[in-house]
Amino acid sequence: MPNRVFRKSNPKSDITKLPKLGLEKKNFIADFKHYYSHRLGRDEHCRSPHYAYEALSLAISDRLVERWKTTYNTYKDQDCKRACYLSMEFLIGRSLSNAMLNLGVDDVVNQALYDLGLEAEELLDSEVDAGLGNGGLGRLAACFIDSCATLRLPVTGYGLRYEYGMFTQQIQNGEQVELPDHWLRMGNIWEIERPEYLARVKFGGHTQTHIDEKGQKRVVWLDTHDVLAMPYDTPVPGYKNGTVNTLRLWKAVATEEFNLQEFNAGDYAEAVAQKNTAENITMVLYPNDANENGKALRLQQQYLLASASLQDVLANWVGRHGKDFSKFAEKNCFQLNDTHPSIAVAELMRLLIDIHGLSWKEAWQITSHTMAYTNHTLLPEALEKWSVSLMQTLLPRLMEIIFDINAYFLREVSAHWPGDGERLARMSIIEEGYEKKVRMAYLAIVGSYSVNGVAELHSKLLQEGLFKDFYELWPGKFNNKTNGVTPRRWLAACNPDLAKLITETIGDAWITNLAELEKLKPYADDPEFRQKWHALKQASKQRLVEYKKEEVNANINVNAIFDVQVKRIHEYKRQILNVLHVIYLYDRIKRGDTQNWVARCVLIGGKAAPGYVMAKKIIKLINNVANVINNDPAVGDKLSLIFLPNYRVTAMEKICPGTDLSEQISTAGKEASGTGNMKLMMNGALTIGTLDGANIEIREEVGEENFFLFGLTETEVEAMRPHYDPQAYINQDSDLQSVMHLLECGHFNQFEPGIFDDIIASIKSPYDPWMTIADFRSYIEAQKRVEQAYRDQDHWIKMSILNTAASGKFSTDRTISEYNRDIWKLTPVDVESK
Ligand code: B1H
Repeated sequence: MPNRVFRKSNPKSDITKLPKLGLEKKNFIADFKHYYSHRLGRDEHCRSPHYAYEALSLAISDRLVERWKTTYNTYKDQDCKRACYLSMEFLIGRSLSNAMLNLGVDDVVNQALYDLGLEAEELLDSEVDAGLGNGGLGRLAACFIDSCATLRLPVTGYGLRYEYGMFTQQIQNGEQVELPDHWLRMGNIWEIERPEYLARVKFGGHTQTHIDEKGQKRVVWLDTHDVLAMPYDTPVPGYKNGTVNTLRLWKAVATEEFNLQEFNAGDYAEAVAQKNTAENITMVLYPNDANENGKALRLQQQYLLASASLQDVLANWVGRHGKDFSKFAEKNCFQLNDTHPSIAVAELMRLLIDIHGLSWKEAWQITSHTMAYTNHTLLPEALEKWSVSLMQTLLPRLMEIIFDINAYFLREVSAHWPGDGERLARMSIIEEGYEKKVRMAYLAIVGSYSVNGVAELHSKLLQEGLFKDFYELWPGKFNNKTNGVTPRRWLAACNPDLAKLITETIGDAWITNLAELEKLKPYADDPEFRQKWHALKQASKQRLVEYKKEEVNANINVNAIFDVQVKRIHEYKRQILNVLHVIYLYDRIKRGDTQNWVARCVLIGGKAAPGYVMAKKIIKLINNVANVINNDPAVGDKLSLIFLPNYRVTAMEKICPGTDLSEQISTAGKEASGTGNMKLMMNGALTIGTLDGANIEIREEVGEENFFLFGLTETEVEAMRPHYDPQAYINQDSDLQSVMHLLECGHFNQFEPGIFDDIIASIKSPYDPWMTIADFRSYIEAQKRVEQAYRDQDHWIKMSILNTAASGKFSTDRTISEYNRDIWKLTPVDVESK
């Protein structure tokens, strides 16, 4: 291919010097009409708001694309150091309103829509979520790239373009039913296909060793089944700064020469059908949050991401510097979002040695100075281990390299601890046993110059527990980076009325410097401000009720405490504990113990991994309890329990403004960080929680008097574990006895005998890893303190204001600044002033 399509000598071919697109109302109206009518071929008879959404998005996208090119060229000209964020998940949600906000055209566009006679909300609501992630880990990646662009950092996101994202959850007869999420069905205007950057990824085959002309040992990987990776780029705009970074997602496509043999044998149709095998690789997101997947197809996904992304970066490098890699590590780094892309460690070695001819030592020097690894969980069931035999079949060359890395690494361990065979076995990247396995976390640690956890406690537990040996060997590698969320999406965009009140009060600097929210503190004592804050919260609660009206037929009182637990359904997150409290309240109502009652509306939402039987039963339990309570006339509007179906990014945007109480009730030591806790705090919710993950830091920031703490600490949990006796708690606690009785007598499953037996047995077991019963009493008492606080509305509002005011730490702008200061060391690049 020629380097350039246009002849340089022809000045007319300079398409980079186009006049800038206007940002005024008239420009948007004109472009909207053009796209709606000419490109999309719609007129006033069109009944779907989707095309109005598309027309507006195309107009916005044009403006992003022109800034995108400037950003790209500025980075290129400055030859600056770059970082790549490698992640199997980017949970983006919707793009239009975020793009409008970050471009700084939200007001103008809303006026344009009004003039055009369009309903902005209806139009925005027709955008489907890009649900390319499971939960916190994927959403964190999306918040990170927003902050990188806002901080003017040259960071590219690399991920996979799944044809089917996170499944749609329906509830039928109280049970979760999964429907495929074909999010691309109506097209995706935000992406641009880039066939010119196609990459080729090898699978299978075998290796052959030979000695090259210089007498060096060389390995070739032969007879492979290749797959092509097609990049699709999505613009990532910074907040009003002219920077537009790139999210590059790979789609697997078949090579042109697929199955030539069958093809030539006349089996044309069969051969074409075989295309599917290749294209299946990026067909679907694995819907397991914090759980191992273990399937060959998942390993293929991981390798496709790692290989295509690294080839992309290396091709760019070679294009500029030729085969001189001496400065590669100075100019590039790769942040691994958990172990999922950690095969990249071995793949970078392969590309540098086999393809670019570097020695093992040179390649290792580069690799181990460019890779950085973030751990997101301590749960053993989520720690990835790939069987050696699967790797040998699917990625034979990579398996050889991993063995080499391990041999090199174990020599270092032996030198450090001579004769300590046990430690050698403990630390080996290869786990011995009936089936040999590759410990991906160890590969990531050995191959990286930085290893971080995602909250203070989590990082401490990694160093003291899971990665103790490695911490002893390389203490300087380990660090903490407490998570955050982007305040653009999670306050400015999702809660525009509150954002406006904040801006009127303290100015708008908080949008890019969230610590500014601290200036709200004195206003907590201002009755007029409190009254405004309260009015907005009530309006948000009303909107939340409207949003859920079709799905929810409960008697909701907007003066009730809106008590919210939204997150993946998992035993460690203890939705069951929440339900036990609801049953306790119900029992009190039935017993007539309702003096000074504070009405409560408990909202629970979240998806269960399709194969996680217990999580699915928890959903059924929530729905059955809800059904009994919400239909009992004795309960009335004192208490309601609602399961919010199909929890996703867009749902959270509507939920967090209307939340009073945020439930963060995991067993201490099990939730690495949590990020929903931050979104809810930012929007003025008070937290009831254990000393777990980022809850600890939330409490530190807001002060213990503005946080409802309960439960055992991590140390107490572990100390109690060997002699945990749930029955002893039950024997001592008559409230708990009543709750257990209602569960055990089938009160919530009258026509479905026995369906909750497993749940009951699990919480009554002395081996219950989540020790739910141990925290019951402490939780009930904390909930009583919640009620007491809520009775004094004025005081509650004060605490609500103080929560928002203290949420400054939990901006991903702060998190990313720390990643950059300690790990990436990139220089911010000014694009706008170019
Ligand atoms: C988190 C995961 C995760 N930790 C495996 N681990 C997955 C593991 O598809 N898989 O195989 C998917 C996801 N996700 C979460 O990360 C933690 O549980 C949260 O506490 C944390 O806030 C979040 C972001 O760091």
